[in-house]
Amino acid sequence: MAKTTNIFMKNQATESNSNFPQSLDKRSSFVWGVSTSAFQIEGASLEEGRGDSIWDVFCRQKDTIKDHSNGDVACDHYHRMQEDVNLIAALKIPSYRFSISWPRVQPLGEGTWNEKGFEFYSRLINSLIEKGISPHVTLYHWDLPQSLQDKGGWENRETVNHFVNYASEVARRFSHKVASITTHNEPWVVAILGHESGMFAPGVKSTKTAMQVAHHLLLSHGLALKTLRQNDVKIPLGIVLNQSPIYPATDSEADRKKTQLDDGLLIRWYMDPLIKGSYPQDILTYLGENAPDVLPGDMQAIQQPLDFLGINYYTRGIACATPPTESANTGKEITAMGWEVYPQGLTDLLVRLDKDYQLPPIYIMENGAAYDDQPSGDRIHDKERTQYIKRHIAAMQEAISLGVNVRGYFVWSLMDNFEWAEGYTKRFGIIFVDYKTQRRLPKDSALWYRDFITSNISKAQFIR
Ligand code: IFM
Repeated sequence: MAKTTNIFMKNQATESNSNFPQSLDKRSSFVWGVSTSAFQIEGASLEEGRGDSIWDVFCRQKDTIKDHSNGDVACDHYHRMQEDVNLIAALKIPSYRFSISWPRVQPLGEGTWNEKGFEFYSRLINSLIEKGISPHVTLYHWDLPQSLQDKGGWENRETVNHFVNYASEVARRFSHKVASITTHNEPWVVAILGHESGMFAPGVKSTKTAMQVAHHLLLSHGLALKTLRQNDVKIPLGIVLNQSPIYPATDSEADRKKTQLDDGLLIRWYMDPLIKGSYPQDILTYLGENAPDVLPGDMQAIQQPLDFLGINYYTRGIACATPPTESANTGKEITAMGWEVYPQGLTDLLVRLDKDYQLPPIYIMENGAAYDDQPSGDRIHDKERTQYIKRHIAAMQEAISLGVNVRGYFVWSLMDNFEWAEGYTKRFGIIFVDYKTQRRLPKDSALWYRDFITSNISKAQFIR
């Protein structure tokens, strides 16, 4: 206990944040937070009535996960929830973004609700509120109930209706308590990594399926927002997209064309329908027969007013018409994921989105980096991660000073966790997790973030 107290003493080594413009704390309602997701931290995969998700099943397949691990225990957050909330509070982080595991609250994705599952989230939300931390809920962070996958998953239009029903039930129970609800986290990842490359659950490899899935995810988002508003849900509702600005590897015509294509598939395919109500024509043409089936009324349903748009930013993309594309990134500063550290990309992305779209308030819902952290006694000197976060906050601040309406920033992630196909080999947390003992240890980046937040907000201000 004494050690824990010590770790939370003001970090003398923390650099002053006076380099950062101080205007953020004068903006009303700027939100500072940390993010996690259910499958990555909860564990307790077989407990209290939880059903299998597509990730449980994917992990059981051969060679899908680098270290052959799974989410059965993960960070054991299901049993250590109070300790984790206490840690967020001790770090003085005002907002916490987490996701609800659909199969924990509705094991089959349709039909019966699992009260034990809802009780867990109720306890979590109440604990956060008791500690003065704003809960931000994500409905879908990739863990579809397997039972729905057995009926076609997101390729099956019926899943859209099941999602809307699930969203309504969560909102009915919790919307009076939480600060915001996000429908989907990173639909590009679900569609493309889950259904085109097959690197993620459910491991499908078909472009046609992937694009149909992307359409159904967007449709389910729009219909959920519409239904929640009809049900008088008053809190901010939105969606979170993973985005990277794409730069051409060279000035050649071919690389510039590839840039346009990659940009269309990653950014415009999601932004255009959400904000403008249509898919980008150049990408529809490119997809040809692989374009999704769209029914009359779908596009209007997708284009619901957004109370906020979440952006997850980690790195930029380089478009190169002739492979290998990776060569364009070599020699650059990279994280343990092999992703280039490129803070300028965040500024460029935000400014470009602001120029091309009528944006709602923006929240950076994820930003962070994996590094190979090594405990040194009771400390983890993760200087690179601290630098990464500082530089990206500065890049965000630059976009704000250029007029982009950014209202919040969340670090990915609160603690080391199950990094999908990478298993437990990549550590994104600002809190170290010893998976053998489940001991948590705040890294230097956590202490820096605490000190940065406390000196940037004179009084906590939340969107609720
Ligand atoms: O861990 C993931 C998270 O689940 C979604 N966004 C990216 C993170 C790092 O890869």
